Amino acid sequence: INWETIKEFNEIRFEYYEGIGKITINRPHKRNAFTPLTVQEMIEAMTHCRYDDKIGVVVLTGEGTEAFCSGGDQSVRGHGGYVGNDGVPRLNVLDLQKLIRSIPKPVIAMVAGWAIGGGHVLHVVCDLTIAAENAKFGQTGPKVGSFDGGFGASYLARIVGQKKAREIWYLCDVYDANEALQMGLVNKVVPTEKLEETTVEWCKKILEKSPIALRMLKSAFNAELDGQAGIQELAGNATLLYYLSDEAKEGKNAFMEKRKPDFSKFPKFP
Ligand code: 2NE
Repeated sequence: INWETIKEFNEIRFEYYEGIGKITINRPHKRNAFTPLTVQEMIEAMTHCRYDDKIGVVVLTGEGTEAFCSGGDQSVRGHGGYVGNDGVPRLNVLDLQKLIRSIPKPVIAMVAGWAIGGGHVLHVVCDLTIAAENAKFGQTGPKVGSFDGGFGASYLARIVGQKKAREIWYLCDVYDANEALQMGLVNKVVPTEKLEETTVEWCKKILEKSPIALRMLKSAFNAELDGQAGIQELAGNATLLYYLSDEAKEGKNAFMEKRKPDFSKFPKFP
């Protein structure tokens, strides 16, 4: 597959191929652990994907086959968070999680090797996960003095159930790709050498579908779980559709033309 670079970054690669934006964490020497800079770059790339009309689906992955992501880089974890070049401790991966959930395009985690700790949460918040046979999943927080009580706990529990989610966090065990498939944590398991090919096939199937239908569905899935913020997303999409209608345009046009709006011709559906 002929990926073309969208923009050069320091700790990620950001590429494009036929409607797909691919974000690759590029720190294989650390099993693709993220620093504040990695996350900042992923946020920039994900935001680009949101605004780029050519991109209909996003793939999130890690460089190589050893790891998708091993979570926060423990060597830069300081007092109160992960410390970047500016010396400020942060947990900016939480902003990235929210962005993955709210970008109105499907995001697919393409997982080979370890998806562990905060790296596991990243695949959890993606819309879909395609796993290589060598993929390994788990949380390590209680072992390394951390936890993710946000999507990492509650959304994980929505996916695998309360008992299993508690087991995952309390025991910090590792689960292989087939165990992950059985508990509904991943969508498909494929031979490692077929991972990218299969992911691109899934992307192509998605790209054939109606973008507004996909957008509405993503926000509808979120709305059930995300409270007011979820309803806001779904309602924003309803507003988008309404703005496209002649009825909404009549309201705006009447204001601009300084006349009374005439909504009488629009049906009052039962
Ligand atoms: C990922 C895992 C299981 C891989 O094991 P293995 O045996 O395949 O590789 P190895 O030798 O452990 O790792 C290779 C190199 O990568 C570094 C290692 O220290 C090692 O470096 P060298 O010895 O070669 O110099 N490395 C791997 N993961 C790292 C990390 N997260 N930070 C810094 N360096 C890392 C094994 O390496 C592992 O268990 N890694 C740690 C996983 C972990 O606990 N992650 C943090 C969880 S907390 C978190 O991510 C988080 C959160 O809970 C809440 C909010 C935000 C983040």
